[in-house]
Amino acid sequence: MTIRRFQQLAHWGAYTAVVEDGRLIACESFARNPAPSPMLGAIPAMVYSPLRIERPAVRKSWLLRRERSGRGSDSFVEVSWDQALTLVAEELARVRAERGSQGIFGGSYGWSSAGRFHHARTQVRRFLFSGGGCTDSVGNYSWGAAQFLLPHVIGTHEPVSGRVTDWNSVIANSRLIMAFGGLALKNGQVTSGGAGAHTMEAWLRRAREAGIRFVVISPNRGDAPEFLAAQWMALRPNTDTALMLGMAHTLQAEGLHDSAFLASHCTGFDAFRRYLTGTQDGTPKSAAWAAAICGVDADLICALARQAAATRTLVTMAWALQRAHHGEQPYWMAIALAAMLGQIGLPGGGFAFGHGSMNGVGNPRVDLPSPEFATGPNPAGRAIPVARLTDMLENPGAAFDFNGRQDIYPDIDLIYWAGGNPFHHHQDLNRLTRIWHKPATVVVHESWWTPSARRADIVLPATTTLERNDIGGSSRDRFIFAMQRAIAPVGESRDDFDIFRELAARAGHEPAFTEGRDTDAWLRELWRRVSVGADSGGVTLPAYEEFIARGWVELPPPARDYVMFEAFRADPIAHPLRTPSGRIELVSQAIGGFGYADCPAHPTWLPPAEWLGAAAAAQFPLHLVTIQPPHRLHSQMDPGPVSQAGKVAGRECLAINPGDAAARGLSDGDLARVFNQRGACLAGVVLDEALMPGVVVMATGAWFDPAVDGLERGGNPNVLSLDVGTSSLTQGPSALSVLVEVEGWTGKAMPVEVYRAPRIEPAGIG
Ligand SMILES: Nc1nc2c(c(=O)[nH]1)N[C@H]1C(S)=C(S)[C@@H](COP(=O)(O)OP(=O)(O)OC[C@H]3O[C@@H](n4cnc5c(=O)[nH]c(N)nc54)[C@H](O)[C@@H]3O)O[C@H]1N2
Ligand SMILES: Nc1nc2c(c(=O)[nH]1)N[C@H]1C(S)=C(S)[C@@H](COP(=O)(O)OP(=O)(O)OC[C@H]3O[C@@H](n4cnc5c(=O)[nH]c(N)nc54)[C@H](O)[C@@H]3O)O[C@H]1N2
Ligand SMILES: [Mo]
Repeated sequence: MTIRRFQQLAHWGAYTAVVEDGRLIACESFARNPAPSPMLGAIPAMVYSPLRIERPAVRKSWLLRRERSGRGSDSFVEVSWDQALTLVAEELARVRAERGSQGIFGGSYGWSSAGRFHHARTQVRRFLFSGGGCTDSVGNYSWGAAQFLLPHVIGTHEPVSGRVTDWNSVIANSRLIMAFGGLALKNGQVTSGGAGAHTMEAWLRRAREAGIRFVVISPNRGDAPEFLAAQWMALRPNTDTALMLGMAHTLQAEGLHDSAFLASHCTGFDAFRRYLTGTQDGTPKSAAWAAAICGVDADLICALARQAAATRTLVTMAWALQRAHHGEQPYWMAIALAAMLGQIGLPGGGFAFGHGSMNGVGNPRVDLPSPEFATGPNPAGRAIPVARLTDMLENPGAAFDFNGRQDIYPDIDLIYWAGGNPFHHHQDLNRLTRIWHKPATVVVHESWWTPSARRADIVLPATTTLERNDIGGSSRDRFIFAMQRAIAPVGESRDDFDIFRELAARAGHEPAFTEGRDTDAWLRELWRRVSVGADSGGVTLPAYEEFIARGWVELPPPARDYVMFEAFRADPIAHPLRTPSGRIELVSQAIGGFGYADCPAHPTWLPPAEWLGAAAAAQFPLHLVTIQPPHRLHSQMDPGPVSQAGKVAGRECLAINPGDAAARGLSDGDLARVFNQRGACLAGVVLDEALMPGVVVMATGAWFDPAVDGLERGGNPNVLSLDVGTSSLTQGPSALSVLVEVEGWTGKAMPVEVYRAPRIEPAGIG
């Protein structure tokens, strides 16, 4: 018996792969991690799961007759790698010839692996770009609305994509942290690109020990860890903009706003004030007005405004708030509120986003690039906002608005997906299902028979990170990892890069795709680039061989605290923002000039299409909040032991307030049907008194498992969610604006079937 140990990395943490006689037996957390995620425990079972895709497979009726229908219900036929690659190459060539490159959708959204070279989404886009291009996607589901709003308002989207004022500055200076959407520790298990150290809880504890007062504004008290002793303000989902307007109204009515800062660093306060006071539309946005919308007492709103003005206050907001219809507004309004408080650019003051959304937000880190593999340019020059996937498939040739431009949806005939699971992540999955038969061909690279792999025509088995060498790391974490191949590829699976290299060779664009490098040469090259970047920041990294042998490096701490907009605050003339005015735009002429009714020129209370104040609430009286799952990363490893241990009645949980449950005759552990006009799913009831009445919570990511009649059996809430853009400006996903009703399930038990592999026939057919 030989035991060997290898450095490895997942988005949920770095670990040592323990391998006995060539077989992974355990994942031990990285020794320097103070708070490892239990999710590591899912990996060994999943790597050898019967759900692994072992060989290339083609959907039977597509193979025999090129039939488009049957995606999701047909059986598969295993084929040789040569036959599979021939089919893919022929289809790519056919679509390029018939429709041009834009007929291929390669937007392929998803998290893929923490390893940055074998990052599948990067690989597939690079492959398609080097072969003539494709229709790509821009933005993301995480903070898509913020990404395209913030540059208009503050000249950059760095507060969501990069750094915010760091924890050292906050702990030393903030006295009050107002956390919209809370600071749920479950989210701190994850960082894009992985984490050597899970630091979220430690920072929060230190902040509490430093005497910082926390106010958590959320429909769920559970979003505030107990040790924070936070004041909980329960508000109706999607009404934060109204609450903040009420605070802003109080500030200006009582003269507590910082007129000097608004005059020197902002533009548009006078016009915004006309909206606030009601001079513009006859409705003062007073605390009483806000209270009627958001459900928080007017007195509490006024008191919070006064407390915020009286001390050093940080306004931080979860990313979830902008993943809702009109999700631009709470973000813009948070900036307006912080501007009125006048503390932007001061240590521990101003606004920030995401402290409760992901591990590493606010981590002090030297400003050096993390490893990254580039896609290169897309010669097709076409892209859609990522969450407009179904719209695009449904409406070829139709115009859509996006960030001041109009564009036309292309006509897609081939979908190529690697590194994501759209049949988990997209909204209104029944709508996506209805149009999914439209393209002639769907190609998916996956390691497991996910719902999306099952809905493909050609499925190519991809290795997992354990089966290949890579380099991983996150710009929010101070470690960089060498990921060491620990086991042989499972089945006949291949690295995405090798699959694409072979396809590129067959189509004659291998040199452009590989630039003459194999995997090893690329890893050396990525390390060289990281080292050059580090060098220019005064950090010397070890030689490649030393890095690989050691398994990781730790970056030194930054020399000083990072305070967002410090230089701009100190001298707005010498260090203007990259906005048209060089200042914080409380009114944006650019946005106003676009003339969008759903995103006017200044922060505005715009009721979402679905919320507790909507007419539809008479029929569907519960607001469904779909959170990030506590026991997994999105849909990854859902069939594994850690995620499964969190299921109730064999499916995803529905958390509901005891009063709302009693009114429906529901008890803990019951099987319930959650439904609205778009769909229905089964879920296991969990009574939760930390939830405000009228609000129910489900985690995303249960593998999509519709029965023939459409009832989703596993508890995937995206059969319920609303698939519209947040606004014409950003077209982000509106996943968090959803009304539903819940009832006890009296039908038959309906086992979840998606945790068994689809029917697979051996090679030889066709
Ligand atoms: N209702 C609702 N929906 C949401 C959200 C919400 O809040 N509410 N949140 C949204 C957000 S923020 C996000 S980021 C998305 C997440 O959506 P996704 O990123 O699509 O979710 P994942 O489950 O992480 O999917 C990644 C897939 O890549 C596969 N994969 C991993 N490594 C490799 C590899 O090396 N090669 C290949 N070929 N495949 C690999 C995994 O097996 C997995 O199936 O969901 C969004 N959807
Ligand atoms: N364990 C785990 N952690 C993760 C992930 C995962 O899959 N698993 N995914 C990661 C990814 S890709 C992302 S983008 C981030 C996302 O980070 P977020 O989007 O911030 O995470 P969520 O859990 O969706 O939402 C955070 C909280 O916002 C609250 N909330 C929802 N709607 C409203 C509202 O209208 N107003 C207020 N005030 N509060 C509201 C909810 O109660 C919820 O608990 O999470 C990351 N962290
Ligand atoms: Mo995300």
